[in-house]
Amino acid sequence: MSMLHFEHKYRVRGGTLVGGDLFDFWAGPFYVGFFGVTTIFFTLIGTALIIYGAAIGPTWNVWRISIAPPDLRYGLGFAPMRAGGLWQWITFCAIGAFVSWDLRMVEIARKLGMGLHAPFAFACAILAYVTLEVIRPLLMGAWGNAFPYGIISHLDWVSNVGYQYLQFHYNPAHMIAVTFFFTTTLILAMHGGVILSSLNPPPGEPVKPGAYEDSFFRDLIVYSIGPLGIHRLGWFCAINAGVWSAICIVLSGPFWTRGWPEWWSWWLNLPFWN
Ligand code: 07D
Ligand code: 07D
Repeated sequence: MSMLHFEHKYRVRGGTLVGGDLFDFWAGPFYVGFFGVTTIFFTLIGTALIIYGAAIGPTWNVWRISIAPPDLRYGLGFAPMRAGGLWQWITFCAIGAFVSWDLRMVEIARKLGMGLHAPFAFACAILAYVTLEVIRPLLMGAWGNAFPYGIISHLDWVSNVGYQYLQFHYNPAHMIAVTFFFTTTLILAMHGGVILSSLNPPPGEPVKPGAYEDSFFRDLIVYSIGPLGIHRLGWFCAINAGVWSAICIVLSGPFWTRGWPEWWSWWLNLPFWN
């Protein structure tokens, strides 16, 4: 069945979470829905605020544009527009847009009778973002602990916050997150490689079915996780990468204020070394 036929067949009413039939239609290939409308609403306002922030700022150099959160002295209060208020409204719009996008994914999945694995995965990325911009600043008592909106300035924030804890690599949750990120790319490379090498042969050669992919990995490493299993594993590793990232940063400040190397002194203090 060609893609267009398939779309025609499955473009059915229902599955919406909010709004009933009101926004239950497509604009060209895009499903709209209530959350499509809210995504566009928050994105337009948020982007307009970023452009306004750039206009009143010192530079139009796209790498150097930066919209900073309020100074620490504003605590968790509202700040004047030019002193962090813009950042607060942009953050509000960003969360509105990300959550709307995720709920739109949920509606599309429901329409198609599919599972919610993809929206769940994106929710984990949103969790990492909300942890950085809302949960951690709330726990630390000031919006000023959040990262600024700028291509280079947000890198400066990561570096500065890293060095506040002396050596961020010693953060055990950061270690777990990094390991999951690396594992995700490794298994995607292995999976992509084996699929391309069997399903996309040079002209004139036959396409190899799944048994070849399984045999390849059994010959190589004794075990093949199988066609469903590799997607489970990829999903699991990617989600853990995001969730352990959120854990590693929420620990830093609210729950651990010293250098991360010092955290490991529990190891040196184990009684049996004496
Ligand atoms: C490939 C999907 C497409 C998405 C893209 C990003 C914007 C921002 C904003 C003009 C994989 C589109 C970018 C809409 C435009 C303005 C003001 C996803 C793909 C292409 N970062 N970060 C980047 C964001 C944080 C870090 C690049 C966003 C945390 C490091 C891009 C967020 C920390 C490095 C970017 C966010 C952190 C980057 C490429 C939100 C820890 C780099 C991103 C909303 C997570 C790399 C100059 C990419 C770079 C980079 C966007 C948060 C660290 C500008 C939207 C605070 C160390 N980040 N980032 O491909 O080259 O993602 O920076 O949380 O080295 Mg970042
Ligand atoms: C937050 C992005 C969410 C994005 C969303 C969507 C749009 C739309 C539109 C394209 C989480 C946005 C969408 C805007 C775009 C269009 C059309 C993802 C987010 C919702 N670190 N470190 C991490 C490594 C060091 C430090 C995470 C490695 C140093 C701090 C990850 C190294 C020091 C923080 C990671 C390394 C340091 C981190 C980031 C190596 C600095 C964080 C991934 C090899 C001196 C951050 C939650 C992530 C974190 C984080 C990896 C080094 C500090 C595990 C591999 C030693 C302060 N580091 N790091 O979180 O945990 O993605 O954030 O050296 O805050 Mg680190």
